[in-house]
Amino acid sequence: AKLDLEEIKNYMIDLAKKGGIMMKSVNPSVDDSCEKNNSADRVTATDKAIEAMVKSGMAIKYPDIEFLGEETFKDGQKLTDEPTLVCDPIDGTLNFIHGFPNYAISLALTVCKAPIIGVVYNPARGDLFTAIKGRGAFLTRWDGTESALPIRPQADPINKLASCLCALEYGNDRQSHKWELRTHMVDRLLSKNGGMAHSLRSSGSAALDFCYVAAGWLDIFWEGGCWIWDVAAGFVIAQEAGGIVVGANPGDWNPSLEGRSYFAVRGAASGQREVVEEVWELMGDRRFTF
Ligand code: LIP
Repeated sequence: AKLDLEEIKNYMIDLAKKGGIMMKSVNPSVDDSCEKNNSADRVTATDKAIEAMVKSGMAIKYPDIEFLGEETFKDGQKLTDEPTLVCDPIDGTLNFIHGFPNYAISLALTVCKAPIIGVVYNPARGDLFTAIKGRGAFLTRWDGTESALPIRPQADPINKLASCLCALEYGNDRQSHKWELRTHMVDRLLSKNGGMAHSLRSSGSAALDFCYVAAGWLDIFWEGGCWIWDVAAGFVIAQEAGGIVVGANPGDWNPSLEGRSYFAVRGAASGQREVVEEVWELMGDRRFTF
């Protein structure tokens, strides 16, 4: 049967708002969280409860839509071509347990492994980012005002990396080549003999980084190591706001959602591809491998 994307998006927004209420009803501390793969990779009971709520909510209304979620993911589980709801109940769990108000529930609908609906909701600030493929991206704020993204006046050109506000996340892998590549890029993006970018942000939620690129608040977000649930919703939101999403590794103009390396550039009248090439150049021979 044909999917009613508008209706599904509205239902996903309802679920995201319920998730937001669940986040706001608790005030977790670090001690309320448990370690996953290492001490900087954590989960709370709220992550699990929100995912269970979304999963059962989808099963009731859309039993034919498959489900892939961070907290119920099984090793080896793959995205299929079937319509799938991809759920990160709290993207930015570390921010959530430290009280830093930059975390979000991130929900995407994928079809043929591509995101076609994205809903990202940060309850702490009341920002709701949404998009349907081909129908634009929107930001609704805490006071109910809704605007089409990009919300910067026009899509002004992106000139050089030297005038960009950039983001990358540190992630929780602090030892492999991924860490070395990340710290290399911190130096290369910022230093005088590198890109001399305006500055670099690492605010702890890949889903929101994509949305901030969509809104034009960030110029670029370069990242390797994320999982599908961190990025699927933000991916389509950034694209629908006129941004481009490529892979973090040089030459990867058509990244797959499962590729675990992403690089988003905000909507711009010109210069997007030039900035991509400039950042890729800074990587030298280094590459993300997974
Ligand atoms: C987190 C990301 C963050 C990334 C972390 C982690 P979580 O998601 O969004 O940006 O650096 O490695 O994956 O675990 O809070 O859902």
